[in-house]
Amino acid sequence: MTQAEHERHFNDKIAKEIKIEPNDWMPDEYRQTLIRQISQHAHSEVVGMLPEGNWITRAPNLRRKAVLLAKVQDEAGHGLYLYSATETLGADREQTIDDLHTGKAKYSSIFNYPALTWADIGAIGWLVDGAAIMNQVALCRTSYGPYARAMVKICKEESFHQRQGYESLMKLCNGTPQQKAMAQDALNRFWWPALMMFGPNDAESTHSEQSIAWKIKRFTNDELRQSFVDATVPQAEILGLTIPDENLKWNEERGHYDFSEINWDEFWQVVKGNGPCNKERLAARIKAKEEGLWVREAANAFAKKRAMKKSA
Ligand code: FAQ
Repeated sequence: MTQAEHERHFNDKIAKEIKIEPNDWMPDEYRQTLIRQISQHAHSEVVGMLPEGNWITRAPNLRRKAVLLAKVQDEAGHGLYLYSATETLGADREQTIDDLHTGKAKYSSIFNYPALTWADIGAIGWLVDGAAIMNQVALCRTSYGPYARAMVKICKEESFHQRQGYESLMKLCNGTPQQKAMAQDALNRFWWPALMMFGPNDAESTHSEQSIAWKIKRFTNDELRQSFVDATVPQAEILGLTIPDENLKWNEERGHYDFSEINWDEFWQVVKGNGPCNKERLAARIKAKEEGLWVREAANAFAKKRAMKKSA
């Protein structure tokens, strides 16, 4: 097939909602966009284990500890599916991880904020997993087959994560005044960073137009952010918590909540590496890689020995 025929065939599949699979022809920019987005998504899952992992030893009881352990393990699993999805596009996993460690690849801004209290763990489940699901349910219909299929399983788990966070906050909100205040404080600190997870405004989003044309993204950053606000405000009301935005108001005409402008300066500072925990997060990942070297070496040596035995 000529290049033009390949392109026609590819565009035809996208138009007909036929998934693009690893061995199919695809434009190089489509491949690179997917490697960028999926690897950054994988890094986010893995770095996202750090703020919550920090609370496993301090969970208030055995049930909460077991749930948190399971959740953090799920995030590791999500990272693994997603790194595998980048490999189906020809990316080298080691290189992908090195790109994170050298600061070349991004990960979600949200994980550069600290989890200061137990209520933050509830807020991460409710808001961070809630925002992640809003984005990822749409990605279940993304045009690249392995990414779409990974998202189906990931969304099922994220939905459990969201509910456990909400349930944990519900308990605090129905507890003592101090516990309720702790929940309100967590909402105050996590609300705006959660809205930032959806990325820059559509006018500032460099990749959205092309990614929507290729059906990698099915909704724009602003559309998903709006859906998240609309879904989350009634949940805050049930908890009896106040969203920290004095301009938050139902707009009858639009059929959506209006809300204040995000502090974009803060967003870009965090994305550029200057958030409260950026340095700490990267240092933790680099340390984990260095300290795990002997495990990888031992596994490789064992695999080699087994292969030699088999061939003998
Ligand atoms: N943080 O042109 P756009 C989770 C960058 S998973 C940092 O709009 P795009 C689970 C963007 O990369 C959370 N950087 O980009 C969990 C680009 O820079 P580049 C992660 C951001 O790709 C829960 C530049 O800005 N989810 O939470 C951010 O079309 C609890 C211009 O932006 C995903 O990754 C940001 N927030 O749209 C785990 C979902 N936003 O690459 C543990 C998949 C934008 O050119 C505990 N990703 N940037 O250097 C996506 O859907 C998209 O990539 C967006 C951004 C929507 C994030």
